[in-house]
Amino acid sequence: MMILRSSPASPFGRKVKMALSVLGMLDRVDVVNADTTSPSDSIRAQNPLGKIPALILEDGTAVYDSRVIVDCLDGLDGRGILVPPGQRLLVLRQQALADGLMDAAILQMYEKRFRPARAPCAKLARPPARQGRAGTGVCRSIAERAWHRCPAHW
Ligand SMILES: N[C@@H](CCC(=O)N[C@@H](CS)C(=O)NCC(=O)O)C(=O)O
Repeated sequence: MMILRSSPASPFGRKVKMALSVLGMLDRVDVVNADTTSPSDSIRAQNPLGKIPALILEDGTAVYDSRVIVDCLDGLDGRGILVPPGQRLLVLRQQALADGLMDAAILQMYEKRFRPARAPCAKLARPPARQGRAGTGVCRSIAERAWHRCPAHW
């Protein structure tokens, strides 16, 4: 059995859970919640970055981050469903865009949750514009290209 270190609120964790679902691999993974704010949580030993998700393979190898996990799962599955060989660049670019959108949203959430009393710095004010551009990019990409016609899309 593999172990997925994640948490219910993590968008990157959900991405991996969706990948597992699409590949029909949910029953091969135990999800173990991680508390990234706790210094005693073993996630820091599994991923030096202290971030979730991390996938612990059956031989104990820890795989991170979510892009690498998705690629790893696709390789284990072997059918090329998530990252079809002929569309690799397009799909990975799409993933980078969606990941960037989530990064920007998470940054905003952390700013509110962990630094409520201070005015955000100029750099942290950039995510909304980035999210807007990224959202537009995702929509354009979906409208223009064929990745969503892969058999396992939702
Ligand atoms: N690039 C990483 C991003 C992962 C990430 O930002 N995870 C957040 C939760 S959704 C996290 O672990 N944050 C804790 C921290 O930054 O200390 C991935 O794709 O897995």
